[in-house]
Amino acid sequence: MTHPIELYFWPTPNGLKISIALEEMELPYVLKPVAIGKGDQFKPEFMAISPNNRMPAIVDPDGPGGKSISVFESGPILQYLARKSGKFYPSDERKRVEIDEWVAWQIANVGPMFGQASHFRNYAPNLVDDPEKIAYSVARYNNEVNRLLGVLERRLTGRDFIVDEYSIADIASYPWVKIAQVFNQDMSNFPNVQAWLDRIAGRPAVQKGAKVGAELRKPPPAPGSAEQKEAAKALFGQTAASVSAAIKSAN
Ligand SMILES: N[C@@H](CCC(=O)N[C@@H](CS)C(=O)NCC(=O)O)C(=O)O
Repeated sequence: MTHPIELYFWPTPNGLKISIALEEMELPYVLKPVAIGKGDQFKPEFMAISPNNRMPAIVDPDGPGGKSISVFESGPILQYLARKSGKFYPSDERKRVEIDEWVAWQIANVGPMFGQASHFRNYAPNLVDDPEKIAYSVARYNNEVNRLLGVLERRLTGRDFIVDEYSIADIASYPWVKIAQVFNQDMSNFPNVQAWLDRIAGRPAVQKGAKVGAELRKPPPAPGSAEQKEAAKALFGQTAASVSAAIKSAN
């Protein structure tokens, strides 16, 4: 009997990469919500599988040798699931190296830069008294989003997908690139990227995976509300000491 994969998840672009992959690969899974605005990422059972206090993470009860395995970091999770299912990650070494490059490009560039752009656009205005103080940061990360769209635009010239055929490289980038307009990007400057987004959005498994956890998603809490303060405390200004304290109090 196969056991479902446990997906530790919150519906952000990093979480949605994995729900989309699991739907695409037709691997059974159960959702384990990690409410990151409430501090679930510091709970001992989660920290045991994800020591960086970030979701997504998975536990596969039917791992190698029939024993349970946990994986954190979305890149290695995608690579593990693709090897397990034998889908979207060809075994040809040259193709696999290219896919690895573009998965790493996503997790080292698109995720962090789009993530910072989102922070300075959506959250920083509620955290600092003077909006002028964040103008430089907003511009810096919006420029990075723009530069990265340019990288993808060039890569997709003459290609339908990042590495020729649809692969985990596309799944990794899709949920972030899809929201690029939010960061003042004019997608008409990136026609290859827009066509690629439309191509991927047409896939039934992507539509299903992108809706996972929609019931958990709420509009951002009102500035100054108790909920917003709780989320800001859990998510922002993290230091080694504050994370140690959060882990202790979640114990
Ligand atoms: N490099 C990680 C990034 C994951 C990440 O940043 N997750 C965020 C949500 S999108 C998180 O769990 N944040 C919790 C926190 O900041 O404490 C990956 O690709 O899996």
